[in-house]
Amino acid sequence: MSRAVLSIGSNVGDRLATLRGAVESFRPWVVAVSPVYETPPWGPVPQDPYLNAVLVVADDVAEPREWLSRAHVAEQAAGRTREVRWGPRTLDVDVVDVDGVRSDDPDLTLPHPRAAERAFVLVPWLAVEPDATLAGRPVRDVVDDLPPSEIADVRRWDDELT
Ligand code: PH2
Ligand code: MG
Ligand code: MG
Repeated sequence: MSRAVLSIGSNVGDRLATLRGAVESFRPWVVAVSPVYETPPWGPVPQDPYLNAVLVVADDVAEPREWLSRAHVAEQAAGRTREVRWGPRTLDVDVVDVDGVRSDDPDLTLPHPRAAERAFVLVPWLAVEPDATLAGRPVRDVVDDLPPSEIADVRRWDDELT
């Protein structure tokens, strides 16, 4: 059994519909779906706010890379094109963690190398998995190390994905 934590995000088009489509793409494997949050754009590119959420998924797949290829399938289904790094996107699906595995494979570094800096990943993740760990550390401790304003800026959205 392989269990993965996925971060999903959208800031182009009908963001909520896109995230719901992403949940449908993973439907056979979904274990938990976090609430939706509106989050300020992270990174160097000025752009519109995102809607973000986290999915926990599980399957008998042998390889973490299978989750990455399923992420790409979901992104393609949402009409995603490859664009500017950290720029706006219809749908982004990032593999955050797979069974606590550590890997420096450049195509799928695990856990996600920037997850610890991203309140838009950690806050939704904690909402569905309060005892989660990231690289062996409790996620709640990782969140406590972020600037409080970044946590406050991750705002719970009323609509749900399921
Ligand atoms: N994704 C990015 C770049 N910046 N900012 C937020 N808040 N949420 C995202 O999902 C996000 C981002 C590109 O993957
Ligand atoms: Mg991303
Ligand atoms: Mg991505």
